[in-house]
Amino acid sequence: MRVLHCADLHLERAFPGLPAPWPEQRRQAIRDALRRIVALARDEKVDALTIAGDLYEDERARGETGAFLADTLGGAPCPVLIAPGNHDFWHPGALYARQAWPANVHVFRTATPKAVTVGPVRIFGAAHLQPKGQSNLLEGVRVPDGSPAIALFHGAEVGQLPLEDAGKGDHSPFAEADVERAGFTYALLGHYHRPRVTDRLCYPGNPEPLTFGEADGGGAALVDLAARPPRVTLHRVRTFATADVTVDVTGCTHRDAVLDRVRAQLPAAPRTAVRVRCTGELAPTVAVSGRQVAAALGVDRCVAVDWAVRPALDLAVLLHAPDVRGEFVRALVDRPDADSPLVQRALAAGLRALAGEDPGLR
Ligand SMILES: [Mn+2]
Repeated sequence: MRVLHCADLHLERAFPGLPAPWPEQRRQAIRDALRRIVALARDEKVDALTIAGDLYEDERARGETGAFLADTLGGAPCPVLIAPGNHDFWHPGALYARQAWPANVHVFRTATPKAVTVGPVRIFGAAHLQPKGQSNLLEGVRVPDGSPAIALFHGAEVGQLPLEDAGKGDHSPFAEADVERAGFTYALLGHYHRPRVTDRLCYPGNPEPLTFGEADGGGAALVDLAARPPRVTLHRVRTFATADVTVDVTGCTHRDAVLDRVRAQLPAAPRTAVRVRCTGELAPTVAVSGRQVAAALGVDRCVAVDWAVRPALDLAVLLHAPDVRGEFVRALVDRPDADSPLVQRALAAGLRALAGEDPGLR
């Protein structure tokens, strides 16, 4: 008795901060991940494909998203059980309610767990009915006696909360002990994008990367429910990787030099989404912005640029500036101790403060 379990695909995610055409490329990559999951279900001849929520993002899902899902999931040679999460919560206007589903696809639509029998087990699925504040879906639950019972839902196991982003706890918070108390032998879960497997539960993580800096171990979990405890093998299905690089652009004298320096530090693999943090100082004569760097590199690479570059201070120019900065510079350089480290530091900090920047005094 084996199921293939996944969650948190987040179809139609916006991917803000990436230049065109990358948000659309990334959305296509999520669709590819789902196709690979269905192919894996077919190859492994599993008894069911289970999906524990955040399959799509409600505010961006369209009729075409539903058509893709029906077509792709309808191609699975097994039952497909879907338990809606906070991003794809069940409501009468939801894509889940509007779409006509193939006979093998079952979407749970109540917060009270309901059973579907798959071979020798019962899989109890429950749905979020709201985008935020869903209460513990295991609260007060005690499954009736019968064949082994498996829980399928989207929720925040409280033991893992300290490792997660703030706000994760607002979505069906529950304790690992609730799983056994409710009468379940195992829980197939979604919500945490960081994979986690214990003797009692499985979070497979997001199959395709969604943000920078995330753990990249998510995938689809092949779960052998006949083993005690269930045996879990995580299969990676992603086609994009993510990376972070920091590039100091100090000394670049023109825009192309900045681009060349950044390009030289990008990972070789083209399907890597790279967050580039540009640091250092550039002369005010080098006219380039983070947006321009992202647009220029974005033609062939998936990059987001975090521009933390400061303008280098050109005292020779500022000395004649007809504004408060010029007055400030002239007042300091006329001092007898103008060359002292203290005055030099005051000069740099004051000019940054006058430019509305963090003066860097620590
Ligand atoms: Mn999610």
